[in-house]
Amino acid sequence: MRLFMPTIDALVKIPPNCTHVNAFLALALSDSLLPSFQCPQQSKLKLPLSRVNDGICDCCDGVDEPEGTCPDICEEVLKEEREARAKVESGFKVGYNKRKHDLFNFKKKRQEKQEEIAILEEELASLPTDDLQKSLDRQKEKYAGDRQLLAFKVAKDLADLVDGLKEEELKNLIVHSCQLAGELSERSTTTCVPLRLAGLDMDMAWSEDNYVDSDEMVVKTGDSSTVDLLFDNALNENSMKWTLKGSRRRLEEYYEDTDDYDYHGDYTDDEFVEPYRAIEEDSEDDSKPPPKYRNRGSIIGKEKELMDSLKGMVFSKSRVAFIDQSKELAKKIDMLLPDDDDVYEKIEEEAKDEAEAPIDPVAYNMVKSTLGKTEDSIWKGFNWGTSAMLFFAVSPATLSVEELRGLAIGTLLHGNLGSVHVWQILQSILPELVETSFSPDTCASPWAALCPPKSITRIKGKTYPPSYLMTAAESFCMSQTEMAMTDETCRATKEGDDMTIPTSVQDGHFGYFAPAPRSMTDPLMPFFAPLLSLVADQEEVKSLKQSISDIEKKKKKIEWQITDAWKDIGGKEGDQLGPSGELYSMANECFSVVAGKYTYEVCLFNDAKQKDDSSSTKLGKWKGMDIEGDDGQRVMKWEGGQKCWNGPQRSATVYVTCGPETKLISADEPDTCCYVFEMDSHIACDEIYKAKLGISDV
Ligand code: MAN
Repeated sequence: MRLFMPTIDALVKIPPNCTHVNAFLALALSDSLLPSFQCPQQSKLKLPLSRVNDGICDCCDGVDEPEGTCPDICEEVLKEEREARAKVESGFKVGYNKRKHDLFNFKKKRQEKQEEIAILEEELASLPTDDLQKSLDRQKEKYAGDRQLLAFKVAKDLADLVDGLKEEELKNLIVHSCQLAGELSERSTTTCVPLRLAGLDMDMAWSEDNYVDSDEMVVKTGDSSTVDLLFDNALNENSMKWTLKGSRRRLEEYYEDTDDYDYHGDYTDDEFVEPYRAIEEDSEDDSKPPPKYRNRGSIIGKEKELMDSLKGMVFSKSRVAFIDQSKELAKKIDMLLPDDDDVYEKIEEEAKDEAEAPIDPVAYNMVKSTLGKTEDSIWKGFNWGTSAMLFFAVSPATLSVEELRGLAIGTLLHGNLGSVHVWQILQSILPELVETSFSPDTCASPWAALCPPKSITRIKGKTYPPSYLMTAAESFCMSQTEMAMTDETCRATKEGDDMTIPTSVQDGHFGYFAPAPRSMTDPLMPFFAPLLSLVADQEEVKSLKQSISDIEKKKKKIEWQITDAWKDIGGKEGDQLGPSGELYSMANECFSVVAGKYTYEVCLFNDAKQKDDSSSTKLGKWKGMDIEGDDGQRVMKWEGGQKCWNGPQRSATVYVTCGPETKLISADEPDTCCYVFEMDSHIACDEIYKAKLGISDV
């Protein structure tokens, strides 16, 4: 390894972490300022005064010592110097021409590439994405506009269904419509989807987050995101979206067996939903620790309060009764179906005594499962109803009666509800009708008290509900009175120990009738039909989207090509390949040198490494090349390498000097983990170097 003595200029550039080298620099600087003695025949040999008259012959002609002390060996010494200079000069000439050639090539390449780039840019500008996007946006807006117009028309045509209702009654109609829709729906969400879809049809959307922070839900209207949501839903019915940000579900989940609260804010509405029911049931069970909720207690508190009030409403009466009694029944069945043969024998004996048939576990399990499914759907109804209540409780009071009417009708439409549902809800929310409502404790049909349907006057001169609803209710009443309650159903409605276990479950058990979806012949159908049958032009949208995505891909490809092309020629400014592009010929090349047990490898525009037989240590990432100082010293740098034990991150610095070939000629580590290299390269054979050598002609 050649001894490396950095020049003062080079040392100034060494990173501040390399303290040893800096100490050396201070020494070198102080030396250079001392008075010196110039050997007359050797222009580069300047001696500190301490070396004059010290008995050692330094100058070739011996003039640094008293006359007669030293022989004149200038002939020989200057010959070596001349030869060395001749070598340097010839090396310079080769390097200079090589550099010139490289720069010429680079200039040519830059011109060519710039022409290529201009063509690519033209091609890019000619791609019609904007037009296609605009026409897709037009489609979206048209579809959303059509929906909103039709929703308005439906609400207008059905005005007599809701215009007799007061604000609170409208809200209750929506809450119970959500409840029924929840019982009907296959969706596993906890938010009232039909209400949200009704909102979208009226250009209204609300997100879950807002009220979490502020206790107030912000309803957005006129937001382009409602248009997007509507349009997406039109194209993709199975994965509908209805919330502005698609971030949180409505009800909180809780973690039963972990203390970790690791909510990352990335759930969507329907993920990991724990129905509210679980909260209810667990809180009744003292043996389990109380459930742990995410830290948004106020909402949980509010929801619990709202759900309790929903459960206390007349419409929920038969539902609460069903849940209570079905739980009782399930307990009884569980007692009869233990995993224990002895008990079976006992039961069989008892059955013999009473001359009854032994129990049938399959049938009882079926009963349990049917009851469970019904309970699930009732709970979903409670969740959806609560969701609507929460919406009213925390949304700002800007919902007008007009908007509530629209939302009520839209909820019926999207909830797949029909005239009889509306009639049933009205029985439970209108004070004129409510006293005679459901009575699940008797054996009479719960509808008996309501049939035949009664009408009232809400708006002067107009009977309410409107006639088509009355007709539907009348025919419902007829069918109900024909369908007498079975003995079993009747007996099942009685609470307590004498509750008989049925062998099958029919609708109407414990007074609860599961809602059926709106039929095609429902009187509301003709009103809803135009909105229900409005579809987006799938084919056209599909082909538009396809073209946009094809063009986007093409655009990206061209953009990459342009970026790559600029990179090839040193960026737009042309300054990333060294001054005048001198690194162009060797961009991405690597050079290595062996020093001690290590092989050092530096790669331009890439990493510098220190390798031995078993390992490779990164010395740094390419930082660039600067020309430092007046003598045009080229310095390449790699920084941010592997951290040195108890020291800085490794770094590498290459000092480039003119030479015919590009090669690393030395490596040193003057300070721990600061690596310094010398490189010969034609890139440094420039005009400054030429002037420094004093060469006039090449
Ligand atoms: C390794 C090598 C050396 C360096 C030490 C520092 O042995 O990278 O060059 O000086 O680590 O601990």
